Amino acid sequence: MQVLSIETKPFPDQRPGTSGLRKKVRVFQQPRYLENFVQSVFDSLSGIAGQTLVLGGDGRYYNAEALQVILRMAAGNGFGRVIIGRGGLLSTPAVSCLIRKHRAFGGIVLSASHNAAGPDEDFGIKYNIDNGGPAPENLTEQIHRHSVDIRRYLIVSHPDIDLESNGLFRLGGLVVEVVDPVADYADLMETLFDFDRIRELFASGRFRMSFDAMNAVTGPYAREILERRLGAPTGTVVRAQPLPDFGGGHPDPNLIHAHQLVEMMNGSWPADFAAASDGDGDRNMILGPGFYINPGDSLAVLAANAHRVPGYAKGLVGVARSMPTSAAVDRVAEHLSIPCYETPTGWKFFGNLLDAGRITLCGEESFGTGSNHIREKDGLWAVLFWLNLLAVRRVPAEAIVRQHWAQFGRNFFTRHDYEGLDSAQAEQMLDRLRKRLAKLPGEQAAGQTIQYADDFSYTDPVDGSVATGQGLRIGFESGDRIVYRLSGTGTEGATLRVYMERFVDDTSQHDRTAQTALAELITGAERVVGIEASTGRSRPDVVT
Ligand code: VG1
Ligand code: CO
Repeated sequence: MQVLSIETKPFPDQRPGTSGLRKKVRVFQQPRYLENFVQSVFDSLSGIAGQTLVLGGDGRYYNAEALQVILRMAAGNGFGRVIIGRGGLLSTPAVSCLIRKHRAFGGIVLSASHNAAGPDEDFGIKYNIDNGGPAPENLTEQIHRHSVDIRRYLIVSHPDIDLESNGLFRLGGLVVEVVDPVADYADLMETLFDFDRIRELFASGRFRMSFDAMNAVTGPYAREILERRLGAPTGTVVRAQPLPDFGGGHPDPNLIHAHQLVEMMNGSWPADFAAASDGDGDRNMILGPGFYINPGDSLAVLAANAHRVPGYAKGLVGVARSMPTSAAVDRVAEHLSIPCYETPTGWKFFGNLLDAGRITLCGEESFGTGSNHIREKDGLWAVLFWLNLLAVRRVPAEAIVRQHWAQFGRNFFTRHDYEGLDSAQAEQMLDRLRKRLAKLPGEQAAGQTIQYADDFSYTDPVDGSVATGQGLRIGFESGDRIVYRLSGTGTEGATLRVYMERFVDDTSQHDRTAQTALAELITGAERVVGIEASTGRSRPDVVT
């Protein structure tokens, strides 16, 4: 089959962000836009001839068209085999699992995660390397360099391949293998968790769970694992059907976007346990009746209880969290006498630590938790970890968290997001603060004294690579903290994220809500940069 070399011109805006390239669907639909980016990825890799690529997406609008283009380009660029999920579906953790299991060269995930989907919404594409994890910064920078220089892309001419049933197809020299998107991932989960104990919990008839797949990719995974393999009643998984527009919602598992689940859990007939996942299946939200578990607390609880779960019974070698994530897990690490690493935002920074065997568990405040079982955060994995703990400890999730606070103290935490800001205004606001940072220590803010103020940078302890400009931190003598950073996953204007944290040891204070306990810091955070004066916004759009 003849490989066509098609002439093209560069686009200036193809720099991957926190997690791949995310743009409006309309941007991706421009002629040559997708092709340019995919070719830039392939041109950044060496030795792809005859190699295996894993390919799949979260089922969102434009996935189907993009998958066919990528298959033809994989053939044009000399890959030997593409493993693709049936229906084009693969969750982000499943892609990571398949890359590792089949020793693939890498993988491509089509997703904009929790961003809304549809013709006027978002699309995204992300490359993962042979360890199953997101491309590290040096590779994403190389992809960007190729994208601004690109002159041609390579493709073959071939009709669309039928992805609706398992099977083998030939596309010139390329073998396309359509596989069950769920089986390998579900098998991996069985090796980590005590499925017998969890099955007993569901069989007892005294435990009711609700899992909200938010009409995104986790529906088929949750149905297979929770309802088929673990025997939870049919209907445990709600909104299980992946839809191209996610049913019109934002598949973001938080208190705002998963509000149906939250209302049910705060209503008169709550389930005993509830969870939700995001568009591509890597995030998780965990709820008990009338009780929300902050992701930073969830990570700390999993770390403190890991020895009760078969896959982690030997103990943890170390843990890591992204810088804005609460330091709750740091206290557990100290208690266990294991190292705790603080990385920039985004899963790509955990990869080296996991590969080097320095950490077992890691997580982010943005509803992401994971372990060394793959190289992505993993929504259902976190849910199964919690189910395993509930099955072993036989107390409600709330009791587990409250006991944890009683032992370790509570890290009150909140994140305030201001979305769709004017990019220039938002950047100028943070630039002004950046210039003042050096003078801030010793000054007063939020009714207390500032101890340090800096722009977070990270030196990877494994390969020495440095990431700068990862968020502005203001730390107080009390240990309280405010962090400001701009999102790297949005597609419209800028999103300001303000993270606030206070540690409280006194158990009698643990019943307060985070917004009350952090009120001073919230006001202080506004005063330090003047969010309203700079952006015209008097309150955040999303509070988690
Ligand atoms: C956000 C989160 C970050 C997460 C990233 C990708 O990035 O804050 O913790 O790793 O999304 O997650 P940002 O730059 O917008 O703050 V996902 O589930 O969207 O792939
Ligand atoms: Co996601």
